[in-house]
Amino acid sequence: FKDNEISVIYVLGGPGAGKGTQSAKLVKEYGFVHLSAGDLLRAEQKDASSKYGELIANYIKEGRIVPQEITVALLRKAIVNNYNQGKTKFLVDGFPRKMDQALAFENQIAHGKFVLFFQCPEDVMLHRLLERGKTSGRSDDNMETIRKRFHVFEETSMPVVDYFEKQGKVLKVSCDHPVDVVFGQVVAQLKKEGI
Ligand code: UP5
Ligand code: MG
Repeated sequence: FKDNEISVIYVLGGPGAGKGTQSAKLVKEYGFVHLSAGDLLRAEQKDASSKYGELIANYIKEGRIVPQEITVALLRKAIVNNYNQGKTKFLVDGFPRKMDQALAFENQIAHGKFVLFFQCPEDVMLHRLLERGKTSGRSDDNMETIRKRFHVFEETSMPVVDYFEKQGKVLKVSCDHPVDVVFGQVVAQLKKEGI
């Protein structure tokens, strides 16, 4: 895709920072298409015809990043499907969270315009995820996996945020506030960029 054909905003932040929650609000107010890499992987995992089901399940359970080829292909398919229906504005949530993914996506699919980055203290995220874990059924919402997800986020995903920061593309939002207050910051950041 050329830069004028679609626009992509990456939504990053630690596990439980509120990426999905805020993305859903942006869809309502701005008409973005919301593509959560984690949701796409979980759907692929459940698809009996996929040869990657077991691999994805193992990676998610361990909080590790699924090989980028799989995730980039899922995102590409979702973007192309939406584009063919006339949709051009995308929120890519929870991706890229490793440098190889970032480079593959930027080279093969599109250049992200911005990163909406949710900054959140670990104890707040931990509390949210344990709370959600009571009902989410997610194999990674347990103390052991949450710890691993935090570690991977610091070691592997923060370098991606730093990479885009150097390009002046990171819009920061502090997530430790009620949902509507956080959303107010999101709107203000996007407005500043003319969106
Ligand atoms: N909540 C949200 N906002 C709140 C607020 N302001 N105040 C109070 N509560 C708030 O929110 C989490 C919980 O907090 C919810 O209960 C919500 O109500 C509450 P949510 O919006 O779901 O947060 P989010 O940041 O989306 O958390 P999520 O758990 O989805 O984050 P992860 O980044 O860990 O999960 P994701 O689905 O993106 O990835 C899961 C796994 O998939 C990864 O660990 C990895 O194994 C794999 N993966 C890859 O391999 N490659 C990828 O590219 C992407 C994922
Ligand atoms: Mg999410």
